[in-house]
Amino acid sequence: MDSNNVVFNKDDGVAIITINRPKSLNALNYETLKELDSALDKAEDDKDVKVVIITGSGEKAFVAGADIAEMKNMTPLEAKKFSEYGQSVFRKIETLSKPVIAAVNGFALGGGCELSMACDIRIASKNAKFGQPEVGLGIIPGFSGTQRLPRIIGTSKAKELIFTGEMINSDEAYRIGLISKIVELSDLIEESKKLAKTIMSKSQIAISLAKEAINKGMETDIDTGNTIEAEKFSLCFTTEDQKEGMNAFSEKRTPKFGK
Ligand code: CO8
Repeated sequence: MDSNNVVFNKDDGVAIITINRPKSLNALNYETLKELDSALDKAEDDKDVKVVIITGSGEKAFVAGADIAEMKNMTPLEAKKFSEYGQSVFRKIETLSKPVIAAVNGFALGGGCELSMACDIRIASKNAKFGQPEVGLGIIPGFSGTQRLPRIIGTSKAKELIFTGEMINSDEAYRIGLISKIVELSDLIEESKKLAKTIMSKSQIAISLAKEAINKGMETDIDTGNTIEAEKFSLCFTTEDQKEGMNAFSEKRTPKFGK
């Protein structure tokens, strides 16, 4: 699928989804969200895809937000529908059975910061800038930024960022735990693929169950979270990967998962 605003590439088990509207700094209009939605379905359905990387085209922006020109004259009902649609697409990323890495290559503002936060792991280039500038436009984050930012970095810093609308650089994003790695822009995709390869060398079923346990656990109390973990842990013991992983350990060899 090579659509206009979202490009889907596959490379050795890794799907690379690129938001491709460089003239608008990859701003998310409705059409782009729809194409992203389809690209995610494609990544989920393709058995060869083990890990997904989401990035932006060009050297300036990951995604500079939802498309302000498109939002400008929306009615409250249209705004609600747009917000709910964006939330559902980003939720699809979060609940994808495969790990998703955000390779943040520049501005990640508003909907762009929200897109990165729906991904499992965020790696950013040195020039990346993060922020939720919505209050400067007379609106609030609408693609789950008010929900995910405090869950990731805590309420005090999240409120500071959302109330001031200020941008932070990648060093600050790393310091507050919004991203897990900073790399040179020229190395961003290679470093993301390297991480993807390391993840792919492990049991994909186990990773998928771990993702579900972490995500569901973050949405509930610890006792319920522990119940979820024990269920997923037990499920691992119904898989070939568990047998292979433990046999390989006993036999002092590298496991071959996904047989
Ligand atoms: N939407 C539409 N177009 C954009 C956007 C955007 N978010 N960001 C940049 N562009 C366009 C500019 O209009 C410009 O187009 P043109 O060349 O035709 O004038 C082009 O991209 C290049 O941008 P700049 O000339 O502004 O580039 P600079 O290097 O001077 O500045 C910035 C870069 C700082 C990133 C600047 O472009 C900027 O501030 N952009 C807007 C950032 C922003 O406010 N983002 C948040 C948007 S709101 C949002 O995301 C809410 C999400 C939830 C929505 C819920 C639905 C109701």
